[in-house]
Amino acid sequence: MKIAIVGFPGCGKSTCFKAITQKTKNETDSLDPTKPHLGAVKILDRKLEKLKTFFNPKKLTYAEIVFEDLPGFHIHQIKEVEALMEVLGIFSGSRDPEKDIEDMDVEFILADLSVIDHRLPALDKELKQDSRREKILERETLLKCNEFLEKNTPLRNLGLTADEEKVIRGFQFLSRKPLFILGNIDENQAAGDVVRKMEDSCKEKGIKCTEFPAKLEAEIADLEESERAAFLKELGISETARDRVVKLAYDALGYITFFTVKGSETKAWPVKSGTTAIEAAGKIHSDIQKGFIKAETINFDDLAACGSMQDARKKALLKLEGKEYKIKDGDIIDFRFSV
Ligand SMILES: Nc1nc2c(ncn2[C@@H]2O[C@H](COP(=O)(O)OP(=O)(O)OP(=O)(O)O)[C@@H](O)[C@H]2O)c(=O)[nH]1
Ligand SMILES: [Mg+2]
Repeated sequence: MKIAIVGFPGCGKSTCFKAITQKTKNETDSLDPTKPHLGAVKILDRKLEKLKTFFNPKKLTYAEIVFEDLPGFHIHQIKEVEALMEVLGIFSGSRDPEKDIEDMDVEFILADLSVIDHRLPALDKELKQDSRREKILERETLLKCNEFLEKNTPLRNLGLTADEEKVIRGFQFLSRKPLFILGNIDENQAAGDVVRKMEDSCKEKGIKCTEFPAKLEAEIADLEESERAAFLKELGISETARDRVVKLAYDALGYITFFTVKGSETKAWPVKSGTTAIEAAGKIHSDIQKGFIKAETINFDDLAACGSMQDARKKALLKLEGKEYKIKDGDIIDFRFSV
């Protein structure tokens, strides 16, 4: 799961990247500021930690999100990401978040329009030789997108059928990517009114957002583990803003978690809400998907309530689910398959 950090030059993208991936100053200082960088973040997970007491695994594997920091303003370099995290430079005097969000959307919209502009003439040529249904649908869908974009509306607000979605997936339109917003505030400057404006504007647009004191959080990342706890206590906070952001990202992307317990490893798997058992099996291994028989499933809450796997079995709380079963957040799944 990869998320690109976007925002106007100097809005604090790299500072957010450092804070969220908890890289130290030494690590980030050695990075070339003109190149994109990747950093993985573990998703802290209370349920996974609790599973440790049930299964006593040697290894506990957390779900991860990879953040990508792009230098300056290079949205054309964004590829293969599932979502965008947009940073607003409130600390540096951006007093009108609504305008910033709309200006950024204009950039996405222009980038998407140019993709369509390139594709349509080539597609028309292809259609002369090959007028299969998909190509026709592709053309119709692109025209629909084009019309929408020309009204200055991001594609994330356009409803498409599953088939339409499929034919345009490859274009990776930026204005259609799930988006959430961080308002980068200066920890020493009251910005309540601007943050409220951001929240109101995001609410209206159906975008999730939060304030984030990037510089302060980046400084926290530089502290030793032991100093960190003392520092947070001094500030009177239990959860760093960084933990909040990671959770926000997870929710904004519509992800849920299922767990597998295999041999010495207990592992958290992030999947989109609505994922079926057969799709989830494919995330683990194509063999498990191909040879899928049943998914033996118990939800974390049921296991936690009854205290042990043995008792859960006695009480018949484990269910054998078929291919089309929709995974629930917190399911612990043992895939039965034959190869
Ligand atoms: N006071 C304050 N300064 C900040 C904050 N966030 C970033 N800065 C400063 O703003 C400057 C730009 O921050 P960067 O994180 O490099 O911004 P960027 O978006 O990555 O910049 P480009 O990649 O060049 O577009 C740096 O000097 C940061 O120290 C903040 O929350 N508070
Ligand atoms: Mg930068």
